[in-house]
Amino acid sequence: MFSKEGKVLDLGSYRRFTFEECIQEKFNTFVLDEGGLSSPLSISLVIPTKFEPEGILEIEETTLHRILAECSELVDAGYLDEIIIMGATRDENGEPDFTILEKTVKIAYEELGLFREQVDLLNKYRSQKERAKRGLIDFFLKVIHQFDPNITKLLAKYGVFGVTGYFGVLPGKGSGLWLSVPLTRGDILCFVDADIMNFQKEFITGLCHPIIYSWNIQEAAIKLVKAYYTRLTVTKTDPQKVFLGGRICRLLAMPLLRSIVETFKLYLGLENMKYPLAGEFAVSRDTMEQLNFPNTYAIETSLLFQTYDLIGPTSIAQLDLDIYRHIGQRFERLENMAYQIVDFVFRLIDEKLGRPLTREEKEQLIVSYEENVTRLIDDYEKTASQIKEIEKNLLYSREDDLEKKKRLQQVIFEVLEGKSKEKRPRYFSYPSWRRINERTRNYFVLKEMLRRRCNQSTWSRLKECGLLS
Ligand SMILES: Nc1nc2c(ncn2[C@@H]2O[C@H](COP(=O)(O)OP(=O)(O)OP(=O)(O)O)[C@@H](O)[C@H]2O)c(=O)[nH]1
Ligand SMILES: [Mg+2]
Repeated sequence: MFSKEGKVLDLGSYRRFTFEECIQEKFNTFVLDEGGLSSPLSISLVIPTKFEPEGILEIEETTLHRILAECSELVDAGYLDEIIIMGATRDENGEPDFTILEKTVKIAYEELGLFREQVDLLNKYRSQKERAKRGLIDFFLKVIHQFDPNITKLLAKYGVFGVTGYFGVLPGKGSGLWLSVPLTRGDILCFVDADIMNFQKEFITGLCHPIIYSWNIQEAAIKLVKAYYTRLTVTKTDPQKVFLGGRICRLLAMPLLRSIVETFKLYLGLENMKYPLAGEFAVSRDTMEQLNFPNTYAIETSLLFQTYDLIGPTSIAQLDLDIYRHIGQRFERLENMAYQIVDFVFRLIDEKLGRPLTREEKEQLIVSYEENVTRLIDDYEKTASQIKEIEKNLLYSREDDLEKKKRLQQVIFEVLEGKSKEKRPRYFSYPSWRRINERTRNYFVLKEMLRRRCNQSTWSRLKECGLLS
């Protein structure tokens, strides 16, 4: 299971690992804890969630049910050691909306037996409930809001903002993932989006297994496994319609990545990444704690590039999850995502080269992107016709892809020429937790306190939704 050619290892289908084999391997792997004692390896699952201010739709709720029901099997088998749901939904006035997290704990209560038993125990024993109030009961599933003021206060108290240079937790998926690192305890962190309609527990075992398998091998150990798949997108407005999704990845990130490798000979080996923007990945804690986190949708691209710089392409693998059916967003929102990603990529290239791009390089890049994206659209047309055989409702239009490509090419052009600055969010990157620890020297205590707050937040949501008396 190792790459020997300086390339990202393509593991192929997630079905190649049996469930039993993954479970066994996990139980057979040990790590040294903070006190130097050999202990069984643990895995944390993080699910970032953000819904529209109008609230959670039925289709989104059903999806969360399914994800947690599948996870429940992993919990029962002893594979997953904790789950954190990182909320970020705000109401119409821009205030944190905790009602979504209340819904989430209700769903978790229904689907996760272990969590249900924990809650029932608190209702039975007053002393346990009092401990939970203080954050001393470690809930198996924890919910926390990215903008929870108690979290902000803690980060301020422990001097974190003195290192980040910004007071508070910014909006954006990247900030949410950054915050999830000290909240979790797993030696492996696994991330999955909350909108996967056909979620399967084997997605998680498949993503984590290669890291566990190579845990004790010094050379070429895999530290990051990213998913790839064919995205089928269901729209919120008409769930009967299915599109070939992943437009920003298919039509922007992939061709752009190939063009960057070709034009600048940077990040060689990443040109074969089949879904660089996948939000589904597993990573070793040690690696994650060394990475910086931009607060925008550039998060996936950034983590991938940084991991490459830190440990090289042979420590990265990709895994085929086959068909990924998810709830999509409107293209206008995706365009916003495109600005964030392109803006990040060109910042990084300038930084790598140590100078701004020349006119020739910019022109060469635009030409190369055009060639790559056109070639890929040919492939997409073929993929779509194959999928239509199993998914009769699939809608795919080459013209539509070409149209979107034009718009995305315009985004690249505008960013290269320094135009449309107002469409790009203020770029901000959170420093790695390792760096924060080097500066504050209190990471261990901070983690403990954050965990307490996360447990207290879960207790509050349980109380508000009536599951705790
Ligand atoms: N905590 C947190 N989660 C977020 C934020 N933005 C998005 N998410 C969640 O992160 C996951 C990915 O976000 P999406 O907006 O679906 O992005 P995407 O999957 O790249 O885009 P689509 O192809 O349209 O699905 C989902 O589970 C979101 O609910 C945020 O600001 N904070
Ligand atoms: Mg999504």
